[in-house]
Amino acid sequence: MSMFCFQCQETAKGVGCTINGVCGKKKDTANLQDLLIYVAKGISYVSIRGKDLPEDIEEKVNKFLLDALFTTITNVNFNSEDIKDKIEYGLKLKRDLIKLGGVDVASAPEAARWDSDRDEFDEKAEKVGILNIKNEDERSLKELIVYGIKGIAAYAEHAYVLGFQKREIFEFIKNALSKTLENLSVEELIDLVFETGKYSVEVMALLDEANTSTYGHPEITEVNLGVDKNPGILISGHDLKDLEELLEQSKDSGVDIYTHGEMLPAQYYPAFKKYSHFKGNYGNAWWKQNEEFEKFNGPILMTTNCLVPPRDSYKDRVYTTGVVSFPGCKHIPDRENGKPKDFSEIIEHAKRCQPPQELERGKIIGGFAHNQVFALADKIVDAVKSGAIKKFVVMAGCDGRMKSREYYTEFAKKLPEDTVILTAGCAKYRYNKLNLGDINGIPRVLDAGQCNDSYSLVVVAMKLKEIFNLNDINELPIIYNIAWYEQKAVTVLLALLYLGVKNIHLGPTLPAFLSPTVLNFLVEKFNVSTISNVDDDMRKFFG
Ligand code: SF4
Ligand code: SF3
Repeated sequence: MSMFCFQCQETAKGVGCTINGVCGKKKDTANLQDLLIYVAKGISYVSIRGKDLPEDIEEKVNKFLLDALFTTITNVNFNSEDIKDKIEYGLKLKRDLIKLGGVDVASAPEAARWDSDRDEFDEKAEKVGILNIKNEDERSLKELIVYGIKGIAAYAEHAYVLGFQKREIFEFIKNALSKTLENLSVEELIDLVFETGKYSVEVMALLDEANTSTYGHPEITEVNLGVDKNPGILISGHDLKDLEELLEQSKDSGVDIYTHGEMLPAQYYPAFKKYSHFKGNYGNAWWKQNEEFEKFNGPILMTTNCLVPPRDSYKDRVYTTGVVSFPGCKHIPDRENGKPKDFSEIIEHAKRCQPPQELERGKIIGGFAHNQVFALADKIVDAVKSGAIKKFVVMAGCDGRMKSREYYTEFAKKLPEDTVILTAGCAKYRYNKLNLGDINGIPRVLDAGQCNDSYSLVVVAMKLKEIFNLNDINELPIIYNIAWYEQKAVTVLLALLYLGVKNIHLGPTLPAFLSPTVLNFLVEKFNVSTISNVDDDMRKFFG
């Protein structure tokens, strides 16, 4: 076996990618990502055992951990050389930590002691994969924790660039990563899974605060799906700070800006509405990008996941930034000394391109994060009390390319007309253009935003529990039918479990990294299950 990765929903045969990734990740890159995680664990181990570190070093460690973890999320970074740079940097940082902290690593786990030159990385990378953990339950729980932490790191990074951070979140990341190097009992690991859930909630709350205090509260917005006559730049991924700087730098250039995939919810923030060249959303979820990027004609900026290996026909128009990297694609460097990123090259590139080819026309509506939903609370409560709304169905999460995901479109179409879908994340593209109508003026699809805005759905659920004077969140008329794909969805799932949400349906398949024992635990404690077919599930949910 030359690699082993089972972190996402599309893993080969529902078991694990062993030759190359279904996502397009090559085996060398996959192994180097394992090595980067190994280095992150070693750094965590060392950093919590040494003397207190100077603030600037602490900051470097925190930043490195966010970067390393985010880099290994599915569809973020396909560039072996870039990952080697990060490993090299991490090893240097570890050396400094050992010295500065006075840490004795003689009897430490190998990940804390390991040091090497770049030309040995490939060889080492083949030896540090997760199959080294022989016990499948230990492997399953440790990976569940690490994947949750990857999502936490991604959300913490988005908050960090907006100037928001929490010491406890960094402490947790380091402690938890370090613990994965120890021999822990199943009970101890389960406790750590719940702690991961706790910090998943914390980080989503932090990011919510960062986003809303920087850009305002999302509000009801009609988003244009058509195109204009100017050349455009398509921006995708989750990073709102990148969007802000791109909008500002391109405002008088004659180039229009369109969102793609998970950037769609940026349209709901008041701060971006002042830009008249911010035209609308182009296309659908990430996995359709081969076809849609081709037709866009202009350059594309990938700020985070999900990047699909680009076709040669448009590869020269794909720019990466932040943690995203793909061999041969131009990379826009990070901010330095508090200055914005420099997007002049991509703006100049756009000026030489044809305007985007129209994919569709019309509008969709979104912007139902917690603040906006609270503004509509009376209306919603009345509709529930009068029986006009019988149930809410949380259909948040990720989209993906598997045919089995057509289930979600069918499911949305067949839902009784007195149900409202609550969504967040790119899962919404399976049904957000269906025109499902409204109930007393409340749209039947309420989109809160990106996957991290699943937090908004939790806040709304908590509020409804309070309004209806219930003891338990599970007494609410809410069905959870969540679609997952990558590791941020694991973070969202752990957050929901931590909050005590039961009866979650997870699809289109259950994670391959859940061993039978771990799955059994989740079934017994939380009644987690997967989906079946639409008709059977309709009967199950609605009788
Ligand atoms: Fe396979 Fe998913 Fe890992 Fe890619 S991220 S190698 S598709 S399991
Ligand atoms: Fe989608 Fe990749 Fe997860 Fe943020 S863009 S939800 S899959």
